[in-house]
Amino acid sequence: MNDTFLRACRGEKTDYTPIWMMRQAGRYLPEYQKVRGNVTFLELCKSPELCVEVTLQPIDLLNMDAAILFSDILILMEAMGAPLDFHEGKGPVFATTVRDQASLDKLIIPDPDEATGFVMETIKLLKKELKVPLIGFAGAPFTCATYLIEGGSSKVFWETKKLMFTQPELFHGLMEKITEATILYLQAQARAGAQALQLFDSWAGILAPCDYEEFAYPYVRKILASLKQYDVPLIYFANNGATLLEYSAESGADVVGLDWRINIKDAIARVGNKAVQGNIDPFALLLPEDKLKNRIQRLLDDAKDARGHIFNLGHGIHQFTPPAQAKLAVDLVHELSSK
Ligand code: 1CP
Repeated sequence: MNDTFLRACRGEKTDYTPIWMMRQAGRYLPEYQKVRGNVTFLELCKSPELCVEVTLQPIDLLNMDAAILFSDILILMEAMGAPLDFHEGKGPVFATTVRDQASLDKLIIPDPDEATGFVMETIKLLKKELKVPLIGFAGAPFTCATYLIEGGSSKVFWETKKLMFTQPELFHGLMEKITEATILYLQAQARAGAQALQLFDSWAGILAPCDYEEFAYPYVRKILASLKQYDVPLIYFANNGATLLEYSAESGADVVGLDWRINIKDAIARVGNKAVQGNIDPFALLLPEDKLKNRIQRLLDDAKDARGHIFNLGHGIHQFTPPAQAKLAVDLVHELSSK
């Protein structure tokens, strides 16, 4: 087994810098499109054999050093009792919203092995196939809450912030419920065989630091603390989180995810004795080869004092990225970092 990724997470010496890309299984790959052409996104998420197939695609095609379970952060919200659909071009849509006590009371804390058995089955099947470590994941409570409150994706987060500021107790109640469900869900993933766990906080960056500290951070800490017993590296990624780095460093995560809006050297100075993951701009994959090479070399140089560095994009790979460019980046990271 190639354990370079796990070693980097733990701050151990590695022969080269491991790389994987957020959203590495997905629409930019024609091989994914082919599988997806026959099923809806939710059907795909609930078919372990197909999830295994698409999880393996970027490992086989692009030579990534870690696999990430194919699923979605909103699968757990659906299992909590929020009816979910994915509309072409529009993204996730919930049939109802959670904005009052009655709708909060309707949410349940599911048994993960029953309600999301297909996820645990996918993990078990993947473990038989994989020669690189498998990352399990969930959405962080604040990010998940935005989808439940808004009823889908949002740009302004009006309803989320309105609830947070005008009904803080209700807001905290929702966060507590998502937190409890997420703890059980990630613990089940660890038991099923996930070798690292990542919490995606895609929308943490819309919060003022003081509001993050009050409304989001305590729940991140609680989840990460509950996972310590499994002895798997924990990764916390707060997107748009350059203003929140000190929190991320103290969150209980072993690895701090970084988007591209901060220089990795500055970030390393601020997070201290933690491994970091990131942080090339996903669109930099479009650079011509010589420029991409310079960009990667610079990032590797800037990250040399990190306790550990896992090369990654600063956010998910864009759906129109040519796969050949992603492959080029993987090869360059391997080549330049093993010198
Ligand atoms: O049409 C399709 O085929 C669906 C596109 C797609 C895919 C491939 C969605 C819809 N989700 C996914 C998979 C997915 N989602 C993974 C799989 C594994 C991998 O990384 O390879 C992961 C980890 C996620 C996580 C996820 N889903 C996040 C957090 C990470 C991030 O990108 O910020 C979020 C916010 C979602 C919600 C979501 N899922 C899909 C959409 C269109 C959205 C909404 C995004 C938004 O609100 O802007």
